[in-house]
Amino acid sequence: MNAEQIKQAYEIAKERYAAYGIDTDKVLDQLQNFHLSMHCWQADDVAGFEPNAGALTGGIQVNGNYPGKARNIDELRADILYAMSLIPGKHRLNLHEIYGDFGSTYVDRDQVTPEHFKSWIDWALEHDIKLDFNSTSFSHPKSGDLSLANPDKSIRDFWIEHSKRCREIANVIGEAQNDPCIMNTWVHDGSKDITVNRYLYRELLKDSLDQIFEHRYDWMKDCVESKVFGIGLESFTAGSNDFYTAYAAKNDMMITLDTGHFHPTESVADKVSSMLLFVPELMLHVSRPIRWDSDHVTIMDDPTMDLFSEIVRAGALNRVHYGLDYFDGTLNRIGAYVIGSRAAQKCMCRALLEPTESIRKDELADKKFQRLAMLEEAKALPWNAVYDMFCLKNNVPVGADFIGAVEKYEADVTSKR
Ligand code: RNT
Ligand code: ZN
Repeated sequence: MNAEQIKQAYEIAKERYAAYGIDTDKVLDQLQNFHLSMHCWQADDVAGFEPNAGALTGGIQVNGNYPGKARNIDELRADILYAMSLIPGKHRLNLHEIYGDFGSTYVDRDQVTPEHFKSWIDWALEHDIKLDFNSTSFSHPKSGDLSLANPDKSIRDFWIEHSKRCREIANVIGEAQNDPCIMNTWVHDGSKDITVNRYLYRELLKDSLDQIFEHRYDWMKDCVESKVFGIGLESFTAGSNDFYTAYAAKNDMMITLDTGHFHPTESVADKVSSMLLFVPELMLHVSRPIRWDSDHVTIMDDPTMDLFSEIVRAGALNRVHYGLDYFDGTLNRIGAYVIGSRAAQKCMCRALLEPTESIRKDELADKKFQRLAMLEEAKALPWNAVYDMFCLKNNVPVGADFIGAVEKYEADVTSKR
């Protein structure tokens, strides 16, 4: 499609939406202000830059050996920038502690300092990218099955120290970028088989978290992420959904909803309105679970659509931070970034274009047929013309044109690694 056709299609869409009271120009502005937090770890299969990096542990797994993954900090940065150049709008980058600029020196997790993230801060400022952050409890000799909930005080203290340092780093990042850095705490702590110590582990986890979050910072915001189970930790997860929901509500903290961390038939979308009544904000890890937390590339599927619709319907657009969290090593990794990011944007685009007000009126008037009919009709309204226009306005490839751009980068760059 050429620019003229995209504009024509947009004008027609604009009229159709106007008939339902929706202003598509306003939706374009809202999309412009919709910032994803792109996870840095799709680029290199969650390896990071610790010089002695070993296997990925902590109940998570990457499959696939597609050639060309980023092998060092420069390659990862180049890949992220290229992916960003194919995604309309301005997006954040979500770092994990193991992606520090450690050079060839091994810095243990309880020794990490803001200094190790200085080059990231400079790079991000140079490219006008805001950063978010995560502590890393996996892939380390002290990870084991239990970190913050470990009955061994010395192990617990090690991870408490790590987490405190990560919060300090996040605060330094936030201050440098003049915008709070969102720091996520996820630990894998659990048990493969039946345990008789659930209470003890959760009591220890709570105590460790209380120590970690003792100090309040101005330039970072904390969020806590639950999980249903990890691989090799199937029988028990210390940081379950109930545990963290209660913890966050009690401490007025943010909750991270990873869409892969719930029972397959549980609706993550339905959690939004419940949780936002008790916690200030939400962080998302938008993923795609296939039977388990398989971290497939995000697509425009019903669960993601429902989740974004619920956020918009709750009027909570600005109370949510939109992180992505998937890692698939079986396909072009840059392409994976672009597909997942654009899918999230398309879901948001459609959610923003819903004629919610009139459907609400129907619902309140007990017009059940009309409500369902409009929800069905809304699916087929020309939302894609609005998204295409958004791409055009942002000077990024429209529609499938990004496929060729990803292929070109593969031919020129990643295939030569
Ligand atoms: C793991 C959690 C966690 C990680 C990242 C790498 O199940 O989803 O968020 O995926 O921190
Ligand atoms: Zn996650």
